[in-house]
Amino acid sequence: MHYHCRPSWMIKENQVTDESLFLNRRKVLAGMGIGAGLALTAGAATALPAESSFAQPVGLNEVFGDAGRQVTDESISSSYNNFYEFGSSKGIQDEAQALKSDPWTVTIDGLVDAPFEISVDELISKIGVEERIYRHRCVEAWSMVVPWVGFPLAKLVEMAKPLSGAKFVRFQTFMDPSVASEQRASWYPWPYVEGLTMAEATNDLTLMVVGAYGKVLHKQFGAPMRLHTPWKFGFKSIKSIDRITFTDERPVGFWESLQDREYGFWANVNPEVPHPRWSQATERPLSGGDRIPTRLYNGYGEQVAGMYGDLPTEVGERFWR
Ligand SMILES: Nc1nc2c(c(=O)[nH]1)N[C@H]1C(S)=C(S)[C@@H](COP(=O)(O)O)O[C@H]1N2
Ligand SMILES: [Mo]
Repeated sequence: MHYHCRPSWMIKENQVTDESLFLNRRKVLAGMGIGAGLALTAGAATALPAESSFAQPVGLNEVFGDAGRQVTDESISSSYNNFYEFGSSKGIQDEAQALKSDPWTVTIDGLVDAPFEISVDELISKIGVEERIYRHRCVEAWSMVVPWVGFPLAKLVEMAKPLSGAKFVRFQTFMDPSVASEQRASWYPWPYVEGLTMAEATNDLTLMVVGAYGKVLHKQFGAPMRLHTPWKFGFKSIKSIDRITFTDERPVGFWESLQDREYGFWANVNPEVPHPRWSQATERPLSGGDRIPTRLYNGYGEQVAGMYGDLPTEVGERFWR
């Protein structure tokens, strides 16, 4: 499939020399049923950054439902972010624009048949993308619903040809202190790392995200490629991944290495296991309104509970350490 990944703000129509790119972009706009002028005006009016679309309309995969809740407005979810590389406040969207997310290459290595590098564009064109509406629950007890665009991580795992000794997948975020100001702060264990078991990585729900709201991923969402594991607390959903390593050792995540009593490896959402400093029983939807009850596995037990049957059953164990 064709994939148009260059943010439209980089393409002044009069600067476009590449014919195929130009045609491709026109097709995108035509497919969306809007004219270029209108699209650009709409982008400016909502003050959202980097509007660019997938060349083909992205179909919703209805198997994963509609989240049962109102989708969080893009203007809200894209201006309330956790991306500590760019600062510890929620308002890092301007700082995150410094990220150079195109082109972007990911290294696949560790316990695999043969290590390789692949661009995000190539992954997208080889695997294809779909839309999935997922709930997201941050460990800080706010939540949102986002229509992500991505592909099953299982497809990438298949492509990587892991060896039988591979038990975990370790993900790593880019490291570039010249772009990400907080990476100059030595008290944090940069780069950001997260990990999943092989079963988790190949679960149907586990999504490699390359877009949201029908568009190529905004930088503050973790462009050009981030993970989404909707049954786990948000910190597992690592952003701007540039290395994926298959390993026989359980990876130690960024937050886990800072404070393992609060941010454990499993991090499965459970309203009955409080964070050491606050309750996890309810959550605050970013879209406003009253707090709502938090659900076991964030409501995705049907898809994921089977993976945890033989873990320690003591309350807390399977959710934290
Ligand atoms: N590299 C990186 N990935 C990250 C984070 C981060 O600070 N750096 N924050 C995590 C946390 S705590 C959450 S809740 C989600 C937030 O995703 P969002 O900003 O798209 O809502 O990203 C996760 N992935
Ligand atoms: Mo989070």
